[in-house]
Amino acid sequence: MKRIAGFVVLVLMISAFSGCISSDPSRPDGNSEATENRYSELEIREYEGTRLDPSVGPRDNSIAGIQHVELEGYTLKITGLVQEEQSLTYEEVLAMPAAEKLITLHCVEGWEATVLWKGTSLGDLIQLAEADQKADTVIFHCVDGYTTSMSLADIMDRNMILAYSSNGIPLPPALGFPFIVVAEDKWGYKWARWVDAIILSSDTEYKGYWEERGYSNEADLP
Ligand SMILES: Nc1nc2c(c(=O)[nH]1)N[C@H]1C(S)=C(S)[C@@H](COP(=O)(O)O)O[C@H]1N2
Ligand SMILES: [Mo]
Repeated sequence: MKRIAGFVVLVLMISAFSGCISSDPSRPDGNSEATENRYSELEIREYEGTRLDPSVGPRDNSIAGIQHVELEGYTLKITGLVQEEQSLTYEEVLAMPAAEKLITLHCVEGWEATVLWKGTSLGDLIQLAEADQKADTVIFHCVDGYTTSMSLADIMDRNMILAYSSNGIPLPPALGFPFIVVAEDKWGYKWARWVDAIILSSDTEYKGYWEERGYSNEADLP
């Protein structure tokens, strides 16, 4: 009897201890098991020594919920102040030269996600349409009606990309399938998801959804 009791105590001690090491307080949600469960099967979890966050998080603050975009009938428009308006299929965008970037998305609400993004240079996309001399602002339009804008100069200077892949998998709906703007060094509300149009403009004062509600139009991270 004594032996069984000792064994039970030992098992309890081991499970308590392994409980301690499996929860990692350095994770954003302080719970590595929940974090691990959010990774998709084929998703990579580490890149050049940096731990990546899952492509799908526990939160969603989208203005109209997660959008599920069907590729049939979908095109990405590049329009506005351009010489050659474009209407590109998903495959056409993926056929262009690709770039990879490890960038952290910071939301004003306090959470962040470090993800390995892969996509097409926004500069290359805009070049296809040949922006007018007057164009200095780029407005992103999304299927949920969300919009946001950035200066053409910031997009070019930072070599920003339009991503279609996160952590080595196709971009999940929650992250903006088919395309998300990887607005590096800018707050999360500049990271337009489910983008269906890139509009060249000369309206430097244009205000998107959150900008109209008081958030900074520059949105540069501190
Ligand atoms: N189309 C669209 N894109 C969007 C949003 C949105 O509501 N609709 N929300 C923005 C905000 S505020 C952030 S922080 C990021 C990530 O949003 P999430 O918190 O819903 O994951 O997407 C951005 N892009
Ligand atoms: Mo956000």
